[in-house]
Amino acid sequence: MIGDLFDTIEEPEVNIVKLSDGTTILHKYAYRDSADLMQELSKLLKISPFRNMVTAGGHIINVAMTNCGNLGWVSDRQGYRYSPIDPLTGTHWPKMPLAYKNLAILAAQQSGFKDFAPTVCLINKYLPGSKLSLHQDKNESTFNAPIVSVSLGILASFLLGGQSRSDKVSRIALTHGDVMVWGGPDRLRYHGVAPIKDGYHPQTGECRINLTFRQT
Ligand code: MD6
Ligand code: FE
Repeated sequence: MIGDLFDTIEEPEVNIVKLSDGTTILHKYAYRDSADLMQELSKLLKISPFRNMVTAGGHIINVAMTNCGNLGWVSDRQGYRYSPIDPLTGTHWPKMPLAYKNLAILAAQQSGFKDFAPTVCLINKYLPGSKLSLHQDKNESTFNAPIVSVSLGILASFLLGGQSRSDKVSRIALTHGDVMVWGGPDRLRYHGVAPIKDGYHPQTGECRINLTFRQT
């Protein structure tokens, strides 16, 4: 009975849902580690801060980005690619924190991908109004490894399409601590993020942070 008095910090339960052969959503899988993940983020932002990259066409990407790991995803007038050097600082990206790597490997294992060894963690910051158009992730050197995507902060409506652009798109609500994994037959599924609505989360403020782990 006394125990109930102190049972006020509720931790939501992890719920793992297999959406298809290659796609899994791990609701609240990163919830427990989220404060650690955010603390590591503030450290690595001191080395490689968020910035708005441009596309080959000269458009400014409205999602602010940075990376950690051996390689980072970059976009400029030459197009998209992976680079070991942060073009903003001229030096290596910050090391991928162990807490990041372990979380991504465990989430991949839980989703049936046992050999995932992430080399890149792309970090995105979405402000209200930011969106990511439907696309495939195909700049990686191998499609054998899955994509692991960790959502932190305010709500996002994730757009999950199929193998071709014209396939039906479903919307998945992603909240703080949710993890999505897609790989195997679903590795090249179209996906995106609908325009983010206003919101507030105590750990991130008025934004959504997304950590996307890849192997390349
Ligand atoms: C997300 N991000 O933010 C998913 N893909 O939930 C992506 O799918 C993504 O942010 C390729 C390049 C940058 C990205
Ligand atoms: Fe993507």
